Amino acid sequence: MLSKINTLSGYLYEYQKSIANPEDFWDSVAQQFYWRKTWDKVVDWNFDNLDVKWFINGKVNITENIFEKNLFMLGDKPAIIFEANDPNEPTVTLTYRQLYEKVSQFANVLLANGIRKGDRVAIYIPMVPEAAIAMLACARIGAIHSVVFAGFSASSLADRINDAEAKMVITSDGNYRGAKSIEVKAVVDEALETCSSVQKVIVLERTKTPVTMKEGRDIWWHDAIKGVATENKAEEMDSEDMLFILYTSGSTGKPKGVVHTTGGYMVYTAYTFRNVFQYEPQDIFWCTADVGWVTGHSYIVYGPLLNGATVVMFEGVPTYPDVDRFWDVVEKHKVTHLYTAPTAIRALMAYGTEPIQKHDLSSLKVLGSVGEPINEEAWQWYYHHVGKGNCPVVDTWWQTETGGMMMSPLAGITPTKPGYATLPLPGIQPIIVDNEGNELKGNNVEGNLCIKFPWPSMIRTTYGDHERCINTYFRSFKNLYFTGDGVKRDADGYYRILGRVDDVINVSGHRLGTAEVENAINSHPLVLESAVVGYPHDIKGQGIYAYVILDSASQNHEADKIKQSLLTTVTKVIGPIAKPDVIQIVSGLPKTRSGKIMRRILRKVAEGDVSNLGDTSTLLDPSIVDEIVSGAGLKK
Ligand code: 7RM
Repeated sequence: MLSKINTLSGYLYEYQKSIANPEDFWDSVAQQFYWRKTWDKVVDWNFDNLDVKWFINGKVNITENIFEKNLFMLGDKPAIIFEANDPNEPTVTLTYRQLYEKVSQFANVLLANGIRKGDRVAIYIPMVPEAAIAMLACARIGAIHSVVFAGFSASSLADRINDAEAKMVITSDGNYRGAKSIEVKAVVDEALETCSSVQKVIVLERTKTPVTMKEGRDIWWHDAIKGVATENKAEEMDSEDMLFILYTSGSTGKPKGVVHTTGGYMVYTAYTFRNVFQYEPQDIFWCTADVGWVTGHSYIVYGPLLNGATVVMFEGVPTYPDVDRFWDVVEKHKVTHLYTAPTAIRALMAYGTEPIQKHDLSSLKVLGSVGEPINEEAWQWYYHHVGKGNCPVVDTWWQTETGGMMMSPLAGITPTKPGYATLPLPGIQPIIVDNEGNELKGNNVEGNLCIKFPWPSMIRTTYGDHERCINTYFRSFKNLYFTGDGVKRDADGYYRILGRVDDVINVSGHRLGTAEVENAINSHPLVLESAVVGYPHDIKGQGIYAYVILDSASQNHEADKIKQSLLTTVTKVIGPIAKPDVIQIVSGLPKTRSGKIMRRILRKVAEGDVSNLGDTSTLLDPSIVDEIVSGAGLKK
């Protein structure tokens, strides 16, 4: 297990050290891993053309740092405790040795099916241990995994497969989620009609739902592993070789493939896991995220397993078979660390404290929050009712692009404040700038959150389009990484994330681009144009509000039927998570003379607050505002 910070003064000291001399600092953290060959230089960087390298010329395999490094000590320790959707299905526990054997065996399966170092493998699979096994098997042989959240539609999956030119897809027959079961393989089949790069599909049997297997392309997981050796010699990777691609939404266009590389990601996720959560060897860590998101990558799979931790992996949903399921799982597996999203806390809060009182939650030591701003009420409920006032809440701010947690209290060490991610982690140098890029120094300031120095797990590129990566993150403000988030630094120097300042919305902790949702809506044959904004939503954090202009042919249809059919279209193009909560049919949009939509007005209407719409004189047709306001059932 990595060394860790134990006191507040220890944190302050380590932070100072990491800023004063980043190279020495990260050198000493990285020394604690097993490298086939150590690095020649700790870091080289240039934000202008985005060229960042960590642990240069170091040779390493991340899975050797999970398995070989730990096996002697941890062989019989549980690595993954699998809690199925159905609480009556027996728990499956994989020890480090068992996981090692399964990963090695599946690595051999990948090799036998033509996958080599550098090839891309798409993983579209529910929350079962095989998701982690597939990811780690890729890492073992140097293949680049691209996990796609199994809730995305066939067309979203196809886009991701095509962008990465994946050679293989790893999937399952179906997926249990609460009372539903979803036909996953059928989605893959549909996607693959438009993907020519895929040569093989490996299918895990999970729900036994009937599937069609394409001769020569599709293989059952259980057939593929038959008689295959459970040992595999790890591929030697360069520190900067790609580890994975993970697609994420931005303010424009299609989702981007965020690229993370091996050495830096390994060092940073392991370091932050150990320090933020203050994980100790006997602890049971449960992160409720899906492996399809970065939180699942970094804090179900890589960060914890690199520390020899025991993780709970949960297939189901918080409210099945009943609303006390989370608390049932905590009690059953004696979970010490619960890491979840504010949206889940708010959803469970709605059922009161009775479901909690039915369970013994005394195993809990640390509570974590991630994915969106946590409102004070949810924070207090989490702290007092779930943690009984004994468990520090770590509000961890980070992004797909950052690879690991960037700002967070260290559990039990940093004094917390509800709604605040508190202070940057060692090695992280935040800076707040105004819209012109001027630094806002001192405390009591609010502005755009940027980072001015590289950290080991930062984004290296967006797959296949380096320019796009530079333009998205490094062109807004010179020599700074721009996060897209607004932030406030209060009188104590504590940071509070205020939410996105770009056209990205965060629905139940899921990131979506407004343009992405608009494109989906616009693909409907009756739609002329649309504009999508986020608005505050009690449970989801943000809801999706769509303003839609229909074409003239639509007059023969009923509005309700059209709205239904728009929802179906969005589900087909992106997935159910992108379905608008409100659709308002309008005859026009508030556009300026230069054709730009004044989203400020649309946001105000969606919020239901039109008392102060500001200056609308630059609008081409100011009367459209009145129509939209009254159409929303509001009065100015
Ligand atoms: C880990 C993750 C990133 C965006 C980010 C923020 C928001 C995440 C917090 C948060 C306030 C937090 N990756 N966000 N964590 N906002 N407090 N603790 O969520 O790429 O999917 O989303 O999520 O806006 O930019 S992500």
